[in-house]
Amino acid sequence: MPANLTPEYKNAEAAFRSARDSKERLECLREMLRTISKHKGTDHLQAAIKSRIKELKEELAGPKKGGAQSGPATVIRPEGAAQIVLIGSPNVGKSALHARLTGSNAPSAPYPFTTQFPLPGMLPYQDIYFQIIDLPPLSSHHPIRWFANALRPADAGLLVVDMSDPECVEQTLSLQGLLAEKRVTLTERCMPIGVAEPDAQYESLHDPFAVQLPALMVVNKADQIQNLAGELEVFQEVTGVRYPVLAASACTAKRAE
Ligand SMILES: Nc1nc2c(ncn2[C@@H]2O[C@H](COP(=O)(O)OP(=O)(O)OP(=O)(O)O)[C@@H](O)[C@H]2O)c(=O)[nH]1
Ligand SMILES: [Mg+2]
Repeated sequence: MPANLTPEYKNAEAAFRSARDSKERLECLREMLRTISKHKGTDHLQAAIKSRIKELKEELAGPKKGGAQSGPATVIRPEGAAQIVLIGSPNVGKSALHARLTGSNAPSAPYPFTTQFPLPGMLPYQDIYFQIIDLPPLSSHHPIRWFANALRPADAGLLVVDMSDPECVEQTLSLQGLLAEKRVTLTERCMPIGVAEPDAQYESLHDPFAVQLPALMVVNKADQIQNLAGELEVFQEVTGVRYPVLAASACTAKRAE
């Protein structure tokens, strides 16, 4: 049965997607629950919203024993023409690229798990600015509860891969699995920014807690790869990854002025 979601519900859901913190997200979820059409076709969605409300209420109530729950923001409010997130396994050079592209002082180091929290920066291009967000790595060794929420306001993703690392195929397959667990899909399909999915598709595929981001793959550390075209062909063959590809080097490239 179609969900027949009302414009009020869709507005509440759009606000949820760009909400910056847990408190704001909780308010949006309550508004989603208030405005959703109540019938059999939305039973599943209503249950999912209620369960998110419960989770967030528990999170906001804080840990059972003492200890304040504050820290750096995990969701960055979008600014500029589009928000673009850097996604990748540990140590692939996300922060080095961020520093090059935006002039940020994102800490970059020759060991994994340097980045702990999202860091915004602005990349100027002609007369517009893109907001680029550096993120912690995605890894099964160090799960991050808020990762999918951090991606929610983004318009697009850059999947950063270090093809000079012999483990890059396994890393990428594992990363895809972790993204799938978090209901995050990186897609080659690119909708113009601000253009919504057609309604029919919106309703049939509807999952407000899923995140779908158009993505480009950035093959970083290109300065360390001898036969880039050959390596890329094998990588694509084995992983099935087919995003548009850009080769880059955060070490040799000049920062965009
Ligand atoms: N040769 C070369 N080294 C690079 C390049 N980009 C980054 N590195 C090095 O790779 C290492 C990891 O870089 P980071 O920027 O910390 O990588 P990261 O993906 O942010 O790492 P995490 O925050 O741990 O996920 C550092 O020693 C960088 O100097 C590049 O394009 N070429
Ligand atoms: Mg980093």
